Amino acid sequence: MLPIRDRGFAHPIASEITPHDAFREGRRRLLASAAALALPAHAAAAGPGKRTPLAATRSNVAGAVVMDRPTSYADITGYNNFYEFGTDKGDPARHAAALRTRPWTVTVEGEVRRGATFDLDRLLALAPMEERIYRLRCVEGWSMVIPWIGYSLAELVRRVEPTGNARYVQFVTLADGAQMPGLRSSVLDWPYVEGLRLDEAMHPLALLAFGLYGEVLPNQNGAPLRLVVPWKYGFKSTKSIVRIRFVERQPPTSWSRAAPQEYGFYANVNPQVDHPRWSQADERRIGEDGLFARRRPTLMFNGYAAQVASLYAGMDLRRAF
Ligand SMILES: Nc1nc2c(c(=O)[nH]1)N[C@H]1C(S)=C(S)[C@@H](COP(=O)(O)O)O[C@H]1N2
Ligand SMILES: [Mo]
Repeated sequence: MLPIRDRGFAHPIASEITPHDAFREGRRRLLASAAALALPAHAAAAGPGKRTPLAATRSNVAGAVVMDRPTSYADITGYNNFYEFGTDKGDPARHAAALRTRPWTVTVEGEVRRGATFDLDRLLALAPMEERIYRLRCVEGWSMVIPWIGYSLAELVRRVEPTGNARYVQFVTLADGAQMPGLRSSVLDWPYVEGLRLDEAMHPLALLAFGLYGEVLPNQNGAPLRLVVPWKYGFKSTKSIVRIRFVERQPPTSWSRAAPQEYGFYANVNPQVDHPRWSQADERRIGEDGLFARRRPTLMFNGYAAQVASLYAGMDLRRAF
């Protein structure tokens, strides 16, 4: 059996990306963002409604605001991975407008004393909204810099009071075939699931995000709430969460289920451990286009080593990839 069920939908193989493909892709993206700009402002964001402001104050969590120039709104909202809406980078922007993000609830269950089903409004009011500017590094070899709005996942974790048995946290995305055309493909098992160790989930940089660029999250970026774990590859950052489960054993995750030798549970950004089919040593910053654009070196833990390296003290990160 192939490690990935449908290679046509898999993350690309680096050696297959020719300069010509890179040029074509750049041009396609240019055209796509030009098309987005030509639309009225509200049409560029998904969702039946308009772009809605979301107030926040600058975070003072250590490492929460990187100095890199943020990627453009058009790229952040037009070049996405959200396989529930299709595997092409433009599919989420095209198809996620149909996603109904209200009413919306998140059920928190498992090894917690205060499990509950939270309404979105309760989650929005749970803790002060902070703006955080994080790097996001996709395992495919590209990166962005995104001004998120949200609060530390730890705020929610503390309120539900994990029991002594809670060692991991699983995150579950909505799986509604009526709203998500990508579910017709078996590229991944649905619902999309991801997980963190409890201490990772409690790290102040692990963000529950509700917005970006001063506004409510566009649907294609994981509305109405998503996880953002900046020191891990993008695929850990579960979108459109409906369920958070505290468990004793390491939970299955969608990507490692699809291709266990390629995607591990930890998925920490690590330039020294290549994906079996392509290098992780450097990256293309989205927006820095053109054949001669320089690739940037990928940093250990995506540049967040000072904040998170201690979580992995004593672990062999080649084995726990
Ligand atoms: N539910 C769900 N969450 C997901 C994905 C997905 O396909 N489905 N893709 C992941 C991957 S591979 C990346 S790189 C990021 C992309 O986030 P962005 O599109 O908001 O930049 O979302 C992650 N979260
Ligand atoms: Mo990704």
